[in-house]
Amino acid sequence: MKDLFSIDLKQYQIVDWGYTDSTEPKTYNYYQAWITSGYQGSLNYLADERGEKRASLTQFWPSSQSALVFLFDYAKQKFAIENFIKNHPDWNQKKIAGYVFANDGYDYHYLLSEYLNEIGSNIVKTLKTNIPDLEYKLAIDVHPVLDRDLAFRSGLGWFGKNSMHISRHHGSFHLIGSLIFNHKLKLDNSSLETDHCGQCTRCIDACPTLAISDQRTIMANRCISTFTIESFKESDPPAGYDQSSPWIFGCDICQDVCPWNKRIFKKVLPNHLQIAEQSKSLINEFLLIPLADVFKRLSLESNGSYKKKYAKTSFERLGKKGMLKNIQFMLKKMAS
Ligand code: B12
Ligand code: SF4
Ligand code: SF4
Repeated sequence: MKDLFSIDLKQYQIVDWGYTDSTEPKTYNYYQAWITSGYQGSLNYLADERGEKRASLTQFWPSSQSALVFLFDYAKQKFAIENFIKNHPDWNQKKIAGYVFANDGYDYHYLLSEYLNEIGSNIVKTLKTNIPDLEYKLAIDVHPVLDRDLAFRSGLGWFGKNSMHISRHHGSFHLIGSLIFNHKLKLDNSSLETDHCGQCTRCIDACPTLAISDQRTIMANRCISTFTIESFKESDPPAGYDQSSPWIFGCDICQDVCPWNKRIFKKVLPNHLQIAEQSKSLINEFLLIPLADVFKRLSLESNGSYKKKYAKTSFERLGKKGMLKNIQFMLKKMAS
């Protein structure tokens, strides 16, 4: 990885970074077309004024002039966990999306914000003499910024047909976090990555709910991730998602089949991988006991104790009700 002001980026699981001084996304027109088609489904926040803010970084923060974009890798954790459960005699055949384990089982929003703040303050300190009023803001997922476009225009990767940001060197199992600055930094803008999907259609063919359009985007209203991560109460599952699916939280199918990820997995040696304690408890509680027992345990738990137990993990936001909805859906079908 190229050097960035001598900061040790590997300690943050960062595998690549890029720079752009373009505050305008290159694909906002596609975003608008997506909203016009209603593909956001129940994700209303994408269609209101928070959607419009995505047209430019300056609408998010008027002082924006440039951005540093980081790829936080979780391919290794995902690989370690899949390897572990598949070889475990008590595995209940269900799965949880890999990003849940990205930061040792803790929700990436908390940890990546911490990491980005450390890197940001370090840069401000380093450049203080030349740019005394340098400031930054974070953009990570929840902010009204097109994260994938930022990564794309920083030269880090391309938009796969499954809409994921894919890096030629690191695949798509990474999260995107950025620092937006109120000045241009003396760094080169990288050239844009070209499309490396070619004639491949594996993700489109593998998606059980036909959620992937032929426009390098997905119809969120049909995506298993929307149903299992974003639907907090009883709601209809997308057609094509049923008890035969292993996915009880999130979905990685369109990434698992991608050749750009398969080649990364081939390079990882399973015996070099450690699973963190928090990840282990999530696996023990959801994947290594029969689903009916998971349901029983969750039903007996109060909302408060669920919140406390899963605080700072990706399960906290969905809440007990949402998680029960996911498990019950699987069980209802199983019983019929
Ligand atoms: C809403 C949302 C969702 C929704 C909708 C997903 C979607 N594809 O839009 C749901 C709940 C389904 C979801 C699921 C997931 N998400 Co999500 N999600 C977001 C969020 C908050 C906004 C995304 C958005 O703006 N969507 C609007 C549509 C229009 O964007 P898009 O599909 O990416 O389309 C763009 C391109 O495809 C391109 N485009 C469209 N058509 C065309 C045509 C051509 C020719 C070209 C060149 C380009 C192009 O332009 C569009 C606009 O930039 C971002 C964070 C953020 N602030 O950006 C995270 C984010 C996209 N999610 C992320 C993750 C990890 C996931 C999951 C993997 C989690 C999981 N395992 O379950 C899945 C992946 C599903 C998938 N295949 O996309 C990561 C993705 C990292 C990466 N490597 O790409 C992000 C960036 C969060 C982060 N900061 O790391 N997510
Ligand atoms: S995450 Fe799953 S349901 Fe959503 S588009 Fe990809 S394969 Fe389809
Ligand atoms: S599976 Fe194929 S078409 Fe889909 S994103 Fe990967 S390379 Fe592109």
